[in-house]
Amino acid sequence: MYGHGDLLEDNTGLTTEAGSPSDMEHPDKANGAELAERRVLFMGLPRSGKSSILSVVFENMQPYHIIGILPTQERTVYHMVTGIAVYDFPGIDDYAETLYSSAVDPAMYAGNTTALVYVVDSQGDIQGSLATLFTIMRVAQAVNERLPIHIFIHKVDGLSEELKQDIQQDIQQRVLKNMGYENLNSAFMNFHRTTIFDESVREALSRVVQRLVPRYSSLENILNSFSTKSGLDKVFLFDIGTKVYLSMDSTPSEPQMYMFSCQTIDAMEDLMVLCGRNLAVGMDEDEMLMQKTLVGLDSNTKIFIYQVNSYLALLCIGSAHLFRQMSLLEFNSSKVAKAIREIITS
Ligand SMILES: Nc1nc2c(ncn2[C@@H]2O[C@H](COP(=O)(O)OP(=O)(O)OP(=O)(O)O)[C@@H](O)[C@H]2O)c(=O)[nH]1
Ligand SMILES: [Mg+2]
Repeated sequence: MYGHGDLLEDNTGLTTEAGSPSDMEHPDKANGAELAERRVLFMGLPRSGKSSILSVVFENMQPYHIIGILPTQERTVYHMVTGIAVYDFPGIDDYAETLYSSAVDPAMYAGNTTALVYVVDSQGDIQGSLATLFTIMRVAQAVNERLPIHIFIHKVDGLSEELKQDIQQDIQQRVLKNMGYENLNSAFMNFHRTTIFDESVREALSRVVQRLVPRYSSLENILNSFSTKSGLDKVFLFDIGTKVYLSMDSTPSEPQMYMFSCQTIDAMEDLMVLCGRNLAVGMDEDEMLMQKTLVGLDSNTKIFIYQVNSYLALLCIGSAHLFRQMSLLEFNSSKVAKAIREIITS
């Protein structure tokens, strides 16, 4: 067990990066030093699936209702907790031929607190998609060489495991080889396989936004300390509304953990609605009013959810025997939740 002081020690001496939501609608300020806005850019060929991914995550749209989605005509922004803006761009076939209008010019947006998500339709024109990607990378890296670039190898539903792996390997090799030829920096490249038909889009987006969360390293330190000292297998800090995690402890996570966590949050929300209470919105930030739930995953493992504020929750996975001492875990969770609230509002 640990005390309040132990945790808060981790948080001292860390600076908060600047950033103001009011800057969000002025991408043309992106090259200016004054703009430290956190943003995720979704780019890719038309019909690659950008808007579908964002509708599933931010609007809770059911994947089967997405079929008739219209092409995006102009840049659309979704706002996440902790001031991160996610931009959905209209798909453009050939960026090289487009005289970059301010609406789509990657250079305009590629600031220090930006991540680029490039969506590749794994069942579409991969070659054409990668050609466009290289153009975008050249332009964006000329502005920010350390820009994190996340390739979503999308629409992998309906493909065999073997084919998915082959496609990913092929794309990865082509991208890295070409970056080598062009002398582009490949140190910040990430590849994710996604489909709107499971939790992979949320998990991939979680990995994208983690590094953009203000003071992410202190959040991770807190969760590491909490997990170790409480003997937990895994701890996530979830944005309840989107089920995107903003941080997690650094122990390796098993593939199923995230999926079970999402299902548990869904089940918890359903239960809250049944009980006439709402988990996600309108909660008083007084700790006493925070919701707590313990759910058995199987006979050996349990998931404990502890609400941090009206939009964030700690999700702890551990062996069933740990949860016999609930008062201890609740006490530790309350201290961690308080530390997180202080970090996020400071
Ligand atoms: N099979 C499959 N189809 C998908 C998936 N995601 C999106 N789609 C389909 O892909 C089509 C295009 O999706 P959009 O989300 O409009 O693509 P976009 O990249 O936003 O397109 P633009 O706005 O024109 O640039 C739609 O018919 C979706 O139903 C997926 O994971 N799997
Ligand atoms: Mg779109």
